[in-house]
Parts: sequence; structure tokens; C-alpha cells
Amino acid sequence: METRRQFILSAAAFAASTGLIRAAEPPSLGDSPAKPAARPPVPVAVHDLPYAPVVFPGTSTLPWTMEGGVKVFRIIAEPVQAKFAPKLDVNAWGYNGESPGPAIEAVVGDRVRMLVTNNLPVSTTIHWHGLFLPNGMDGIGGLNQRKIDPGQTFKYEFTLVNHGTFMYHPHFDEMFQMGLGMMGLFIVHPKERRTPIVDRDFAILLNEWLVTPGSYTPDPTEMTNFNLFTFNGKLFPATEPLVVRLGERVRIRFANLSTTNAHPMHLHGFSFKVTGTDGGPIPESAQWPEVTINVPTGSSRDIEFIADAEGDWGLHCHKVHHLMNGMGHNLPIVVGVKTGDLDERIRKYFPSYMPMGVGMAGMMPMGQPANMLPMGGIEGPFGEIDGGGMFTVVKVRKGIKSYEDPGWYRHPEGTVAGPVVEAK
Ligand SMILES: [Cu+2]
Repeated sequence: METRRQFILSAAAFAASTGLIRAAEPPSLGDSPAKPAARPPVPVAVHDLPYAPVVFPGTSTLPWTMEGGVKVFRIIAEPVQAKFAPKLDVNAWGYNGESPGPAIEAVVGDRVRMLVTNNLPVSTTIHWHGLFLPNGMDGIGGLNQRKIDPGQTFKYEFTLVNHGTFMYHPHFDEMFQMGLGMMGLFIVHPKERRTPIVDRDFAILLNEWLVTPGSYTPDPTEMTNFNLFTFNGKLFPATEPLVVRLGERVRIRFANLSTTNAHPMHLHGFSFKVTGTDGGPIPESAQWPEVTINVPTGSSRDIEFIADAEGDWGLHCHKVHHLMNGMGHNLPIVVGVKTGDLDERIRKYFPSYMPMGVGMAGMMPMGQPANMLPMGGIEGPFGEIDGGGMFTVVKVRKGIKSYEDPGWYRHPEGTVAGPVVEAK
């Protein structure tokens, strides 16, 4: 059966291929008839739009209908089959078939109506994290509203007042429901474009999971010891690259709804300014330069930079164990030991034992449980790229005509580190 997301994407692809829609029409202005709010086709000429449409690498945008001047979104809370990577399936909970749920994108001044249907076996609510709204729309079960029981549909309706990078998630049995993946991004654009105008605007929702190797269902009771770390529900090598034309101004919005961890997001190759949080935009005089920005759980951080250097630049969480997929913990460490046949002998007593310090890529293939992604799943231009989790690549290219993945960067002659023979 074609999922809603596939339908939206294929409808958008069809429309783009037949020239039915202009690149990235503003989805919010006026009472225009309903149209699917799929990711904008490429290339995007954004300077004649009221804002740069946000790109959600790895996830989709929630469509809406206009009814009497109200923008109506339909949200279905339900169990979903998530695919963190081609060989990693997860029995998650989410919205409209996805975890994270499809991103909501709207503009200050919009009247929005959220029709939330609960197809879960338990009660739930939705809280609109960071939005200014009437107290009775804030979504804390028992405090602001009755819980949405299984089978019920609740209406939330309010006018968007503040802009920024926000989220939505249940505010009832949060540990269980968010631990199973119930969350999504909610981007509100200002009425007047924020200056300087960005050419590319990306948003990434950060989450962490415990899916015990060999199993398919996350353990939502885990408090500290997570083993999978996702960008918009995908982990490297299944994360999508962020493709940028040389010289463009780029915004990346990070939002974190992980159970416990902050994620220090590190961008290679550039210094960026921190331009906003879920509390709102930061005035230019108060913005500061960074190459790593910590994103605590329950918060968002917007960064901006000029992509003035070509290349394949890493973008990742700097907690190095968040760059691994399904990594086992509590292993004996024998870094520096000449092991000989020690590996085999130790493995007799500790079947999960893997030698450390030999490079991740060599570690995994033996005795791997089902539904576990091996480390080092991708062949780069210089050999295998090891690692996984919260990692992607910002691909900056000169003169590209589209934002499709351009492949690996081709370095100019003489600009790549390599071996030398030193004179004795
Ligand atoms: Cu992290």
C-alpha cells in the first residue's frame, strides 16, 4: 500500500516533472487551494519568496487544507514502522506513518487547526513546544486538557504569534511515548523575512534510542544508556547530505527531543553564528561565533554561515559514541596489547567481545545479531568511512544546477593529505 508520505513525494515529483508547479511556491500566503506541502523541488530560487522553505533531510512536510481561512492539519498518532537505515527497522510510535512525524511549517499570523486522531492503544496529548498559545491548547494531559483516548480526535486551534524552530510531542506518559519516537518539528516563519535572507534552510530533529541488538522495539524505559542516535529518524550512512551551492548563506536548525542527552553539533570547515533558539531569534549584536553548538534536550538552536569553501564537510555530534550504530558497551579494552590469538580465547568467555583500537570497520561482521547495522557501511572516495549515528555531510559545490546529491567532492590536484617519504 502506498503510504501517505510516498504519495506526497510521488505527487510532488509528478508535478515537478510536468512543470505543474513552480519551484517552491510559498505554502502559506492567502487562502490558496490546498496543495501538498512536499519538500520543494530543486533547484530552488528563493529570493522571490516570503521565506526560504525549510528542507527536512530524511523526513517530510505535513500537508494541510485551507478551510474558511484556517490552515487545517491532520495528525494521526499511531505505531509506525521506522527505517533508521536500509537494514535497520524499528517498531516505533510516531505520527502519520513516520518517526519523527512530518514537519509542520507555517507563518506568523496563520490561524491553524490541528485535528489530532489517536490510533494508539493508549491515551495521548500533543504539546506545541515553544509556541505562544492559549493555555488550554498547551497540551499537558490532566493539567490543560483531558487526555485523547484511543479512537478520539481532538481539535487544537490557535493563531501563530511567535516564530522560530519549535517542536511537537506528547505531554502524557512522555517517557514511554517520546521514548518510542513520538515527536516532530514545527517551524514558524516570521511574516517579514528575517534578514540576511538565507538561501538554504535545513532542520534536523535529534533523537536517541535503545534498540537492543537483535531486537526491533525501542526500550522506552532506558534513562542513560542509548545505542542509536538519529537525525530526522535516520542514522549514518542513511542520513541525507546537505547540498549547498558555493557562496550561499545557510541556516541549519537543530532541535533535540532526546530522552536525556545534549548533543554538541560540530560543523567542519566553517565558523557559524548562533542566530536563534526556541525562545526566538538572537539579535545580531548578541550572536556569537562557534564551530560546535551544544543542543540540550528540549531545546533548539539555529546556526547560520556562508558556505564559502567547496568540499565535503562533516556535520556531526561530537560525543563520539553518538557516531556509532548499535555499539556494545561494557567491553574489555585491550588497546595496545599484542593480542595474538587472545581475541579467540577471550571470546570463549565473552562472546560479545570485540578488539578495540583496530579500527571500527574491522570489528563488526562476526556473529552480528539480526537488525543491527554494521559500522563502516559506506565506501568513501578514500576508502571506507567508519562510524554511524549522528553524522552527515555538508556538500558545498560551485555552480551546481540542482540540490541533488552531487556525489563525492573531487579535490583539486595537490590538495589532499597523503604519505611522504622524508629524507634521512
Ligand atoms: Cu550526541
